[in-house]
Amino acid sequence: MRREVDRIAEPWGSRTPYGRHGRWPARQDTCLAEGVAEEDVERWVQTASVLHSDGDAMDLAVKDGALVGVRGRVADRVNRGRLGPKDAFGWQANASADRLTRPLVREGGRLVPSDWDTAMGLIVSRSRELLAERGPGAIGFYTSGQLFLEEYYTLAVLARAGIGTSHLDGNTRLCTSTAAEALKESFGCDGQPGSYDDFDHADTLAFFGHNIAETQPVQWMRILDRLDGPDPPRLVCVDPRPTRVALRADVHLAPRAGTNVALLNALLHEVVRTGRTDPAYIAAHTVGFDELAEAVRPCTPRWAARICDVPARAVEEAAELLGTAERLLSTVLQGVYQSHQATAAAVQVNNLHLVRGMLGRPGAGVLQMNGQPTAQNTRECGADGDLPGFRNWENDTHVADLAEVWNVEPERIPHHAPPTHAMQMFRYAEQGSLRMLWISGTNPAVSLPELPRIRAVLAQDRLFTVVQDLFPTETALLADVVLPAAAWGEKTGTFTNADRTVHLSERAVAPPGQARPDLDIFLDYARRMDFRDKDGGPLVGWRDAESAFEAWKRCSAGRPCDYTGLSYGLLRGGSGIQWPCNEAAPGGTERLCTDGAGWAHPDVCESYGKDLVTGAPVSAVEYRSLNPDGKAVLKAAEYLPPHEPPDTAHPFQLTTGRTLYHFHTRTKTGRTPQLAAAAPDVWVEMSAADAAALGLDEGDLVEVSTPRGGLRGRLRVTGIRRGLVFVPFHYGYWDTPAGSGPDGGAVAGRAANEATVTDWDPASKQPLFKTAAAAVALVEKGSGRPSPAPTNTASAPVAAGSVPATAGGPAARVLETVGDGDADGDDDRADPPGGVR
Ligand SMILES: Nc1nc2c(c(=O)[nH]1)N[C@H]1C(S)=C(S)[C@@H](COP(=O)(O)OP(=O)(O)OC[C@H]3O[C@@H](n4cnc5c(=O)[nH]c(N)nc54)[C@H](O)[C@@H]3O)O[C@H]1N2
Ligand SMILES: Nc1nc2c(c(=O)[nH]1)N[C@H]1C(S)=C(S)[C@@H](COP(=O)(O)OP(=O)(O)OC[C@H]3O[C@@H](n4cnc5c(=O)[nH]c(N)nc54)[C@H](O)[C@@H]3O)O[C@H]1N2
Ligand SMILES: [Mo]
Repeated sequence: MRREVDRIAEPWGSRTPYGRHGRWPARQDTCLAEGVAEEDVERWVQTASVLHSDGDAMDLAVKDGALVGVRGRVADRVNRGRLGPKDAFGWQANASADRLTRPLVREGGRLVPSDWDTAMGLIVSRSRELLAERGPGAIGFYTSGQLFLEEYYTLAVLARAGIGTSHLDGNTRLCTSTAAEALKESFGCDGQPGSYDDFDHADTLAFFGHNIAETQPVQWMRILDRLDGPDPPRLVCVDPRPTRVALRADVHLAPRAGTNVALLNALLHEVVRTGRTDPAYIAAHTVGFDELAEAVRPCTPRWAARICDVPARAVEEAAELLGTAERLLSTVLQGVYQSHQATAAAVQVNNLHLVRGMLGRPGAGVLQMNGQPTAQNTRECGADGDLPGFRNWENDTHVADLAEVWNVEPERIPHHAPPTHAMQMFRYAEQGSLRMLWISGTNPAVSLPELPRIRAVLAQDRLFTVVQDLFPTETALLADVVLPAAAWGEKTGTFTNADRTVHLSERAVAPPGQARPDLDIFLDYARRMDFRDKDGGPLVGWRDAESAFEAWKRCSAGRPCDYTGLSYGLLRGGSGIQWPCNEAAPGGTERLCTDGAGWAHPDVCESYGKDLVTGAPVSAVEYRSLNPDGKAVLKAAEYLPPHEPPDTAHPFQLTTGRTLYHFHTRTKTGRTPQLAAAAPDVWVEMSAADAAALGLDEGDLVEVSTPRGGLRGRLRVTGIRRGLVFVPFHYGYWDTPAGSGPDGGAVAGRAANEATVTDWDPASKQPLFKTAAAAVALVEKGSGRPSPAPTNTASAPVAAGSVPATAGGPAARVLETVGDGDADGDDDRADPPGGVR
């Protein structure tokens, strides 16, 4: 069956229902540029999506040396051929006229076009000067969750063993440092326990602060297909907004923002009280149950109901579903990770699974989700606050082992203190101890909290800032040197999604102008800096993506994220493969934690853990006595109220997040016509009751302000919980008339982060983007002009029909092909005839 669908109006497309334990049927989605037919395509080049962490596998269509479309890869385990709206249209941004094509350097206060020799020469001479005058602590690197594995690994080696700085972190700090920390706290080590195939087997799905319908739309298609099939799963949703997930949930809890720990403690209380624990599993695989049971004893549903402002009865109903599930799959994302008590709450979800023995079996698992497409690689390669291969920086044996892989003395690798987290790096830059900051693949002038402060830090004369990006972003405009990077589709490398599936992404077209792959830029820097190992050989001995991958394989050998069984050859054609993949598991590994926690033993664990409430580290000695046999750790946490409660001046809670059609600071989706049109400008969501109390209507221009700053947007009246205001964080200033942001004075603030607070979770150091106190005031009545928010998402207006429905029209057509191959829909179209495979 073939059907053309408006992928903006129908983001999740046609249903292919299937039953529990069945195989998710294939559906191939194809989107080609206007006027291009399938037979015109010269080559199909294999890749996966870089606009979320789902890892949707796809082929890029190439004609006359240009990208002309995409199609989903049917053979892939992740998406079975499907594409979400960003997957279908986002590739067009690569060809934008305003791509960076030449290095830029600051001269007389202005960025002027330059060449690679000049730009790299400046960076190298400043690096040398700072090393000589101030030492390695003056240099920092702030990278991404959107580069490739090979690039992170190279960066980690050159920063940690070349420069010898501990100031290397990713924007994954803002994204999934809590996922990593929660896994370390419970299981001793990072590494996703669950698998997407668990969606096929679960009888109960629970979503904690995860708007999966919009942020991983292809897995939501899978869930919708199960909901339409025999023996559908029961859904629990914890989210203060009326997401599509909430609308389909059997129990929807819409708690006050920042109260996740209270709610989870009450759910645990109920599971323990009703005797729905698994004592045999607890005894065999965990430590700490008595302390946990004691800690949640006073946390009754009625207690939580007062704190969270949800009905006690609804908490009991949710606990009933979670407690009676035979196969429970939970997902956790930013409603937990960026909210108050992030790690403490994420760990309670792990606890729920541990006390119920819901781990490591088909359908029974936890997905402590990732957000960015390659965040997993930032973490495993040590381009964030960890050592490569999930090694423990506090364990001298692990450091020595890494030193051997790199052929350097262990003292070369800084490990006297924890690797510096991103928020701390910006603090050091503010204070002046950090003098050079190299930013790659991230746009902190829009994405970090409290933007007036961040702009001031980046604009300092004494800070030498390098920005490596595809576009002249808000951050690039503040840099001293701007390096033009090749984009996905213009370079080769691998990356790993949220369920440990590794995909190969091949170069399909040439980068524009002088733009170069990030890997080439890092290799060039390492060469010019002449970094050496202890025998005088080059520290970075590889020269291209595949040889970098081979080097990484050696670093990953014997570690939880073991890649030794993978190769570019193996990843070409067919499906992505889940790590660990090695001699013992040549086809990859579906689930971790199949026999309790595998990497929690004191000798092998990545971390000894922290106190969840204060962040105080647990010592190696304490950990050894608490957990001598390396079981999973049940760690309790008491609820504490959010740091910035509403008051009379700032009576609302402000939360921020995403919409289906945009990715982050819109550098790509804002340059994609179909996506830009679906959500063209910032808006502010508020409940009908609050709007009525303030005399506000749909479309009114309002100002949201906090003690840090403010922004303006048009009001959308939705079913969001009372007292909460939501603003999407996608809208910065690159496409405003002034182009330079509120400091330029020409436009009022529109970035959500003008208003957010500089504060972070004590354990994961992830900044808080989901809780702040704010005031809302009318600027100008809308006089019938609706808010630019989409209508078919969590932003749907309460008064349906009052606003034109979101649709994309003919330009947004995607072809869906279902089941005209063999009976199970498993046709072989993923293997493109004559294409690069
Ligand atoms: N369309 C789209 N998809 C994306 C991205 C994108 O930019 N656009 N980005 C990718 C990335 S990097 C990430 S990290 C993920 C993020 O994916 P998600 O975490 O799903 O997205 P968010 O919108 O940040 O937050 C999810 C939900 O948290 C809820 N929430 C807010 N405060 C609280 C709270 O205190 N408690 C609870 N329980 N819920 C709360 C919000 O109402 C919101 O619906 O998405 C990835 N996918
Ligand atoms: N208020 C608020 N703030 C938030 C969040 C929130 O929910 N609310 N979410 C946070 C989260 S989870 C995240 S992940 C961050 C995201 O924040 P950012 O990382 O700042 O957002 P992006 O727009 O994805 O920026 C990525 C940059 O890398 C560039 N880029 C893309 N591909 C490549 C490449 O291959 N090479 C190079 N060199 N550059 C490339 C893009 O053009 C873009 O400028 O925002 C965080 N900030
Ligand atoms: Mo993220």
